Amino acid sequence: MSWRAEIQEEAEGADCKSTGWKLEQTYISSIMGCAFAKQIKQAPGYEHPTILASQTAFTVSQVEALHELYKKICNSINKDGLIHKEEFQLALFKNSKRHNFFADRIFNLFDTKHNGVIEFEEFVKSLSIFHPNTSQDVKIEFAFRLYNLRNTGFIEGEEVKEMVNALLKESNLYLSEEIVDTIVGETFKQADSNCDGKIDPTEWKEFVKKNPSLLKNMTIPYLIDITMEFPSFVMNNEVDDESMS
Ligand SMILES: [Ca+2]
Ligand SMILES: [Ca+2]
Ligand SMILES: [Ca+2]
Repeated sequence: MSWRAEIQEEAEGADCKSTGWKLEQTYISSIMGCAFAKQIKQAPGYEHPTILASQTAFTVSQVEALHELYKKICNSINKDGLIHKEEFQLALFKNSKRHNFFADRIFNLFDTKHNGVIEFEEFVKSLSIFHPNTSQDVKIEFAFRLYNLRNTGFIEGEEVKEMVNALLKESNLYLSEEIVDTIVGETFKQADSNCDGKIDPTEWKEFVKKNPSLLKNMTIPYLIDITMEFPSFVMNNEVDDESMS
């Protein structure tokens, strides 16, 4: 009798109690398997690299590299597996308390589920917009949302003014209100083709096509070359808040 047949015979001859025990063991190990899978699944908003690669401009190994970067950012202050605003600021400026108008805007746009934190899925999908291979239309649409500060569906004069002022402040430049108004007025003269005092998505698209430099910041060239080395190249995890206080 082969060893296989022997085992089979033994199994068939086993009483109900032992079969029950075996079933229970299978049940327990499958539950444990689920629990373990959950552990591997990590933080909420974690999506498998294969799925994210199919939905974005990144390859599977690039998504894996982004996950390394994500883990560094999300565990830099409160180690909860999610990126909070101060962690985002720390990653961008090497300082968790420094923020600026555009970083705040970008954070809010990355947080597509509007729960105050950036999950891994949001992180990868949002960064993908900045990928060189992502279509101009996707970038134009993102830029529209970036400038549509009050979420009215239109870019309005006040919003353009607020952005120009923020840009000047960031660059430590001073321009009189008169000049700022002129800049805003010129922008509208070009962009607001139906002259209703606001820029709608179609007008925005036309305007950007005539002024492609507006999309310059919508592409991060080195996203195309992400490798496992990439995270350490862009990240600096040192908390240097003391230097600010
Ligand atoms: Ca965190
Ligand atoms: Ca979120
Ligand atoms: Ca208009």
